[in-house]
Amino acid sequence: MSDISNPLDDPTSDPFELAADAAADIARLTGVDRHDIALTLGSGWGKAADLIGETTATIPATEVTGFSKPALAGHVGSLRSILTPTGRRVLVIGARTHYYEGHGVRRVVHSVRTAAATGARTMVLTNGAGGIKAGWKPGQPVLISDHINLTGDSPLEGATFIDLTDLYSVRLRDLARRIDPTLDEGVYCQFRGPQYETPAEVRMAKTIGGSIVGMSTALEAIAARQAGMEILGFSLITNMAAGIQTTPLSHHEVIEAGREAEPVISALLARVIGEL
Ligand code: 8IG
Repeated sequence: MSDISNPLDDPTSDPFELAADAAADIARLTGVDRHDIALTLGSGWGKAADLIGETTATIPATEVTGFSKPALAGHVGSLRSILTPTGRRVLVIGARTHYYEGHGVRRVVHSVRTAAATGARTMVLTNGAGGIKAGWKPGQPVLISDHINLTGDSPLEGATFIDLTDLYSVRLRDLARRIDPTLDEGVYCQFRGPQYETPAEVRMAKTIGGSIVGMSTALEAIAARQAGMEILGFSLITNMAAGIQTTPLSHHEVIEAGREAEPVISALLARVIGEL
């Protein structure tokens, strides 16, 4: 599984030095020295980049230290630098590495650490996910209020004790709700994947306080907090979780729900970014 050409896989390497190298690559390739905001686009959120502002540079992720090609078709392997109408620089990460790819958590959080090294103080994390909460419908965006990390892993190495109270910024959630007062919120449970949950696992997630199930974001949010960033998280509910919906889950269904919701949630996200 391991890609020996990725320097993050060398156990003697320093992931923060490699993030600084990656940020230098981004500055050189985009011509933008510092970014203010970073945005990771998950399934269904891809169109948002076009609405945020003027794309001043698009670079293949493979040109940037430590980034690897995405495992899935439909996940775009590029980085974009966008200039908003208010003059802010947004780094759009269309190249998330998922934990289930098996490259280890350093590779999963490298984009977040790189974003921090470019100067970004705000990290906006988006994903497609399964919904547990009664009344939610596929195609609905929700705010992430907190998470439960069920991967059994962490991006933190050694005795690095980091406070996660208010991990998903109350200030930024309030800001998002001023733009769309109908936004509900929920606790995101990150499962390892890549298989979807069993109905029993979804009942467990619900019992322990979860309302969203997914395969990303929690590990990234921890790394973003370690880097001192303010975090905003959005899930697009593309399907109700296994056992909540009675029909089997399919990747195709998830992509379809994302495609249908894309214009609406992209406009919402662009408005939120405009207010950050
Ligand atoms: I899209 O139902 C999407 N991603 N774990 N469960 C998990 N991840 C998901 C799901 C889901 N839907």
